[in-house]
Amino acid sequence: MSKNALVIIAVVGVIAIAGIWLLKGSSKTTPTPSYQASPTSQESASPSAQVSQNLVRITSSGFEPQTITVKAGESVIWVNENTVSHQVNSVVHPTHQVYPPLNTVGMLPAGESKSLVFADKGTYKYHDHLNPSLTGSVVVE
Ligand SMILES: [Cu+2]
Repeated sequence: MSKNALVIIAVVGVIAIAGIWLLKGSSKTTPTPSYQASPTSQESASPSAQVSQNLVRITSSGFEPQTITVKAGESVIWVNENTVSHQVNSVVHPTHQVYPPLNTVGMLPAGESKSLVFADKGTYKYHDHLNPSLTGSVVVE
């Protein structure tokens, strides 16, 4: 009787240990790091994809695209990809009074970026105050 009890305990013990190892093994294999990393990288990729939608690049040749069309409530981000500073200001040079919020974008040193939310429909013209011949406009629909 005591022998049988020992056998039962031993069998139960082996099953329990095997079960624990199986659980440990499965929990180790299921959440592969690559699977966990991909949702977070997708999450960080989607906002940047949204940003790149309304992205105005500033190069030595000016604003690209020169006219960008966005929906009301969206933001436009200006990225200075040039090696010198550019300064985004509202028309009309040099007083910049037509749409003052554009002046909050202002000075962009090389490599810097800044965004502005456009809440209301309209056409907003701006220029590079440091190179006033470089112009652009934001059309908000
Ligand atoms: Cu100006």
